[in-house]
Amino acid sequence: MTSSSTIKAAPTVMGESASVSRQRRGSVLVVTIDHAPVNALNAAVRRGLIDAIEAADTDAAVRAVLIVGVGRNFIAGADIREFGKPAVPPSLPDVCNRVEACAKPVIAAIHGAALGGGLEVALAAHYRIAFEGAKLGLPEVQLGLLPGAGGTQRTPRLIGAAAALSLILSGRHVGAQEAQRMGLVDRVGVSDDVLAEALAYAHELIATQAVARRTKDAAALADKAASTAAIAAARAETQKKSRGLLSPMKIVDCVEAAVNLPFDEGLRIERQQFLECRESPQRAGLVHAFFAEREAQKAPETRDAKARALRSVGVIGGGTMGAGIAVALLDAGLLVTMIERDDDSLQRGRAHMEKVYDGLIEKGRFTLDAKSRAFEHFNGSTAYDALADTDLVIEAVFEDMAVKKAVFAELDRVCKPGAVLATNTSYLDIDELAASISRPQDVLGLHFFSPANIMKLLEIVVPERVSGDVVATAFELAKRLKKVAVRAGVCDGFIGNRMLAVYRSAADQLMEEGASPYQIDQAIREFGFPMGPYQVIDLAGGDIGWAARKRRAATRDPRARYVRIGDLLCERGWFGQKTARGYYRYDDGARIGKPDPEVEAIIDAERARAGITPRTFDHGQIVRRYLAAMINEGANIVHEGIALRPLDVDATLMHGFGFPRHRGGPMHYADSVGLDAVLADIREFAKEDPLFWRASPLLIELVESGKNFASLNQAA
Ligand code: 3H9
Repeated sequence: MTSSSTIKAAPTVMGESASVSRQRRGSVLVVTIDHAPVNALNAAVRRGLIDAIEAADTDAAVRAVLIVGVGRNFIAGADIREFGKPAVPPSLPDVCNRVEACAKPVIAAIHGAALGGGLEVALAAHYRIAFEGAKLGLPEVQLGLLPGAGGTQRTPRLIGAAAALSLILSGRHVGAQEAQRMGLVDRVGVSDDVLAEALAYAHELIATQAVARRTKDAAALADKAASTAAIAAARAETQKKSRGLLSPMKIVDCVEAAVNLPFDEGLRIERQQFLECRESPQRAGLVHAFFAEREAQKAPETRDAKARALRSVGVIGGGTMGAGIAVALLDAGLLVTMIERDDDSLQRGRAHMEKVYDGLIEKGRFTLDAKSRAFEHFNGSTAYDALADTDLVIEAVFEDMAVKKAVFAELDRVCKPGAVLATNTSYLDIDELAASISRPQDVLGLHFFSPANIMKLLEIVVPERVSGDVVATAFELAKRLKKVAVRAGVCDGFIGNRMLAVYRSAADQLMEEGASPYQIDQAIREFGFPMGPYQVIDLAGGDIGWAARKRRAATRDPRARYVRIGDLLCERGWFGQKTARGYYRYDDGARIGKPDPEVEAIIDAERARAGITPRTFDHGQIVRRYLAAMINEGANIVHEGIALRPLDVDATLMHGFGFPRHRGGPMHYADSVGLDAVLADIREFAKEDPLFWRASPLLIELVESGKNFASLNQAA
């Protein structure tokens, strides 16, 4: 049995719903769920399941019921697309209760995903067999929800409070073996033929006169003291880890109800808490995030195109970025050849990679053994000819057009026809680069974010002349690297860095006008970003932005406001953590900075020089300006077609820039506060600085037509 095992559809008989069919196999009623793509529990499936159980209970010839899913999964959970729409009966809790109440043993045969409501259906069944490759879990927390079909009540009764809390609060998936060890399933199936082995299990249960054994009566909560201690520990940890999130604490409350209250009362509490979560903006944000990252993978260029073969990848340049990319590629099982200009540089490149692996080993996320195995697929060379057979090459050399053109000329010379040639540039004109060689159709941008082996975002930058199968290959690579790919058009900074430049300017202006960098950071953290903008600058190194500002100085609009504070710190050599000083002080190697009165004095002096009388801002005002700048630039980026849809902007900011997922990205957030309110803010700010706060034509158009960004996601 492998993870790719599938179950074929059963023939549909009159009277059944199209998505749930019933078939008698001896004395077993096989109930087959067939609702592509992942057997989500929509209204028709829920109805079909109840009808099937009713049928089993009234048919004397049926002695057991077997529930299976068609295709690659058992059931992926509730149908997420139904949230936010009027509820259609029967509810999933009613379905689970009806399954559990069945007088005849009900067996769930789990292959592929049994997630959320899918696992809840399995838990309501009386026996469970899981096959290799199965993924069991209660990931509702990741959607701002809690298991709302009895999951918070049945799981602890079956596997104990501590294990249930860990499963539900993390949302993690467990495989068949682990599920059996935890007591979540009774048996692990070993055969490739899921249906045959599950049927044999059902017949075995009939032969041994197994009863309808109900999870609500299971006894894993018998040790009250242990359960109470688990609740207290989970509550303390959740308070620390899940600040600002609604559903995690409600999960703890529900499991506590399971420990202390009768089953039916616990179910009532769970329902009430579930409905509160379902109606919350956090659920809307997280569900939007789920669909946005999937939709972002669908670029128009790939619709009729097939990815080219992809086994070996060349990386040009062994700096921090090149080394991180090489590690990411090795992790995905690809063969990697790194090119550097001389042996010393090659050694340094390899040393960078070793450092990345050693960091992972130190954190317990990698082993020495795995590291040496990874290097078996690595090869370094100082000659471009080593790339003659390579399927794809990623250039990660110095950000300079002349340097990159020289690299591409070499690639044009040595690479085989059909090799994909990618640049990791952050802002250079890829159309120009592509036009400089004889095969522009093979050239595109693969913009990784540092550290490249960790950060989820990959911007796939699509120049004008690239062919569809090259774009498809880039998306295929992203999939293998387990990255969230977003299609971007060519412009300075693409989607993410272009927005970053603008909202950082907004933060700098706030700072010059009276807010301290520490207050700005705090306000932005309270909004949900893991770090504020000045902490990020200190972590990445202030010198990077400084170099970019110097580069842009010649082309900057002379009328545009320019805040010099960052430059003044850099002139002193205060680049952040690596120099122990930046916006914060990092005394004695501290990783968390302390506010620096000298920085505040520099800011004060700069305000005086610019003739600014400092004002006070509260955190709400800071967030509004920061977000308005971000949203406005996001709208420009969509308007210009650099991002295909607002959701591509959302996916970029969430996966590359720490935008809080439960707020769904800046464009979704803008919809949630109302585009008219955002536009009113921008117009208000424009009274002081009309050049910076120029409302995006798209934002104005949407407000005037009474539409929102979501309408553009649907239309695309
Ligand atoms: C819940 O169950 C609440 C209950 O406790 C209580 C209720 C009262 N619904 O990911 P993929 C779509 S909350 C609707 O690319 P994979 C997905 O959008 C739910 N649609 O495939 C995509 O559509 P498209 C708890 C869904 O093989 C297509 O299926 N469950 C759902 O890489 C393929 O998806 C979860 O959170 C859904 N539930 O991964 C599980 N799930 O083709 C969420 C998927 O139009 N799902 N779609 O782009 C997953 O984790 C993965 O989809 C799964 C398959 C592992 C199942």
